[in-house]
Amino acid sequence: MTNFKVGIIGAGPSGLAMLRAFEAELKKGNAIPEIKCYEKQDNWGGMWNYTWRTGVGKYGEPIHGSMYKYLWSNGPKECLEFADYTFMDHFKKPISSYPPREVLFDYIQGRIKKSKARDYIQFNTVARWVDYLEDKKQFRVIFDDLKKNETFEEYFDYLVVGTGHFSTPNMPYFKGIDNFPGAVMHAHDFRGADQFIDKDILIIGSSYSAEDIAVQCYKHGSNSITISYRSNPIGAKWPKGIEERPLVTHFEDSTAYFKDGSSQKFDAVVVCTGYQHKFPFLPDNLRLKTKNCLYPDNLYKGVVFQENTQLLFLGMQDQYYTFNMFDAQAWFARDYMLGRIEIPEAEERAADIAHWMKMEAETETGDDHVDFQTAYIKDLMTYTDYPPFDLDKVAEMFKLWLESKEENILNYRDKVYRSVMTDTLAEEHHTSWMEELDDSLERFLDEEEADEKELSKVNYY
Ligand code: FAD
Ligand code: NA7
Repeated sequence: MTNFKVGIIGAGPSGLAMLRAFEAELKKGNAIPEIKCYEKQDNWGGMWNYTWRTGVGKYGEPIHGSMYKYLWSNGPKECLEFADYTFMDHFKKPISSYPPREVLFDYIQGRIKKSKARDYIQFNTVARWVDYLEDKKQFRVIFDDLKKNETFEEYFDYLVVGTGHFSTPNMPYFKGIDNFPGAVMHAHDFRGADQFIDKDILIIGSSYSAEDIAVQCYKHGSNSITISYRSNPIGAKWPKGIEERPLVTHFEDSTAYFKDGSSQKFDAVVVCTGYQHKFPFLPDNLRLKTKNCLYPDNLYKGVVFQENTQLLFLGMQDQYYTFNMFDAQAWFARDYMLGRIEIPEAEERAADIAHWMKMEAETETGDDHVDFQTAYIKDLMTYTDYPPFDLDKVAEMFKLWLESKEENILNYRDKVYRSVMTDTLAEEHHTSWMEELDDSLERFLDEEEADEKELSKVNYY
């Protein structure tokens, strides 16, 4: 049955995966439902659509973007590669394993530009509120067209939420921070390390943002970087100039005091304490309530909302896998909406969710997390015709990536990996990551520089 209507909120990689899944169906000559996607920014790409802005945008909406200048992929591109549009399809030549943001944005767009996906998207449009109408068995969604400053409503049989979850800061309070004289910002508002050259920086948190922002500040010339952890240190072999300390207890003017009794003066504080899953457009009974984890509660197969199975969420997990996981979810969502996948009754769904959550609770190491997410994607892919690929090999790459960061946090991005989609070995980038201060697409693809690279330095897995 295809005479129904699907609403998609967000045109980031998850929302775009949903459009792509339906487009793939069209290409096979099959009918698809009426689909419409709404994106609050003026372009697609979600996080990858960089903005220099912080705070609110030109229409007064909270800025979605958390990415910054000089951001390079923090995992090998071979681990996120689309199975139906490879890096070779896009760039026509091998490129290195850790591209900068603009290059990955170009890759995401390459796939979607080949389709009519843009026709389905209404930009500058924010979802404000959702009601489920029991009598109609439909969602009523209220949107604001930001450009026209007009409110309107639409009705959908299925609603797909792909609004991301790395946008609304989790911002704890530390006693005395109110009087800290320098800059205090959450990672969400960090737009590049330039302003911290020669400065002493305090970073709070010990996960991906803390690690990358610390290394960015080091690379771009901060005087010193101190990372303050709550539970566990990152534990990399830090170079002189970066150190880890237990959690800040309080501040007195520009001095931070730590749990181990030490203290130091700082010029700026970057709070890297993660993000909240925030859905201001969803009422309580439709809202996904979770912390950042690999298997959020109340999502059957990580996608279908337990309390209302016409409501689907994409990309709500913590992410080792990204683009190809969103695809696996979108293909599942599509086939479910098309009636090809029958889902069990509530009790059985709850048991399935509980099973996965228990498995996640039993994970301990980074390698365990990788294995868990690999198993999750494998399970999803058994339901659909998303092109199969060797997930065990991708898991191996993730583990080598974790190991390489432990070995050398400054040069892990110089390593190259082999695509499981095309068997192509990545090219070594013409300049080592620590020396490379230009993250533009032009510079990245610069053939002359590439030809001059010293082959003897190739360092691959
Ligand atoms: P998003 O990319 O966040 O997109 C969500 C979209 O929904 C946005 O366009 C937003 O404007 C829109 N939206 C939100 N609310 C509304 C609303 N109410 N109405 C309409 N539209 C709305 N992943 C990697 O694979 N490699 C990396 O190196 C990497 N680095 C990262 C670095 C940072 C700093 C961050 C924050 C994330 C990083 N990620 C990385 C993860 C990244 O989030 C995913 O790659 C991907 O962007 C998630 O896609 P998404 O579509 O689920 O969410
Ligand atoms: P994460 O991965 O969710 O990590 C959040 C970090 O913040 C983690 O180290 C937490 O420590 C720490 N945290 C959370 N609350 C506090 C408080 N109150 N005090 C001190 N420390 C705290 O978020 P990231 O921003 O690093 O990464 C998210 C995405 O952005 C990721 O996909 C990247 O690719 C980019 P804990 O271990 O819980 O004690």
